[in-house]
Amino acid sequence: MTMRKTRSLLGVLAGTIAAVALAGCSQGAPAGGTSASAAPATTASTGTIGSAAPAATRSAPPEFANGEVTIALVRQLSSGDYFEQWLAGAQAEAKSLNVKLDVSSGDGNNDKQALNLEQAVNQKADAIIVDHGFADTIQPAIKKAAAAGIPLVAFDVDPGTPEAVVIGQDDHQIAAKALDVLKADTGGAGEVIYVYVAGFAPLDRRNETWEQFKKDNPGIKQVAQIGVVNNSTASAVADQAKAALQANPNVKAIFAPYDEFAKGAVLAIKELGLKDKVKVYGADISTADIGVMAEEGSPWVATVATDPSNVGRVAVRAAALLVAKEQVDKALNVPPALITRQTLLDGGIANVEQLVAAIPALTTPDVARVPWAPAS
Ligand code: SR1
Repeated sequence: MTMRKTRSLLGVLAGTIAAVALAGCSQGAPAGGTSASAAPATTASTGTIGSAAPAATRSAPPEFANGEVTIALVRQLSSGDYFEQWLAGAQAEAKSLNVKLDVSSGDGNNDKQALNLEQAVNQKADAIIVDHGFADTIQPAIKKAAAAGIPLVAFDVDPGTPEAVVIGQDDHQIAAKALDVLKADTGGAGEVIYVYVAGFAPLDRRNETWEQFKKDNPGIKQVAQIGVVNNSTASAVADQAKAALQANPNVKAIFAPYDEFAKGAVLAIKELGLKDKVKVYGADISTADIGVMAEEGSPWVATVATDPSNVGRVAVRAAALLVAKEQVDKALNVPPALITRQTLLDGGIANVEQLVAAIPALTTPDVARVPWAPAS
């Protein structure tokens, strides 16, 4: 593994030659070979739409052309649709940029995540992306990385240092847009079950919006709060939701702003035969989620989401820009979109590729654009 080493004169020379060769033969091709993102834009539903991705505006820096850059991705969680899609996007972008992506996960163990981060610092990664994490456990390790001068990107975690570039999905909007639909459907009155686990930065921000929403809408009564995050979140939440629904027979809605929560809520509603009575307002999207939302009579009527693979791509691009000492905004926002069950049905949308084709704003090529790579 080659990390933050002093580049040898030979390496720089080779890089320069490679970069010139790349620039000369293929303006849009990324360093290090072919990539899916160099191909013309396509949609799953319509096939090729003809326009090539915007070309690179200059050649790759030598360390990228030579494949010498390692970015460590230090994750708190890895199971579930959201995290799997996010990783797939990050890996695709790393491949496109000719970067080695070293992935570790705490698998929900915060101490393990902190150790993984310390290891990335000791191994002198060229940049580190911290994906989720609890402030208490992860901030001390983030501070060590900052002190070592390693460029940092933080997603869905408060890094506790101004050095890091912070990526967010606008969690207040995620909650607010879902709650707008809940309010319209319920007329602003009724009993609601809320799914939440404190400590996860995105869920805490969504919770702030929920707390304000309850104050602004006194007709909405939270009758139960449930929630668990583990390796089988959906089934654990389903068990809790069943108990909460049985104890509260007048519930009209479940606010479940994480797709594993929403899937659990749907399972419980279906098992209790309450599909016509109780609706689910969620967050996030995946092809599996689209399948659940589009099912006959599905109670999951709205979700608010980014394309997680796009967010993973943005994180890797931001880290790459930092390695290259390019200008990067300290706060990067990947805005979410409201997706209703009706939109999916009306558009015949069956997977994330079709969704992104229908809502192009879910792709954000200008967020952390890398000037030596084609847009992805
Ligand atoms: C346990 S935190 C889960 C959330 O992280 C990401 O922000 C996703 O949107 C998901 O809802």
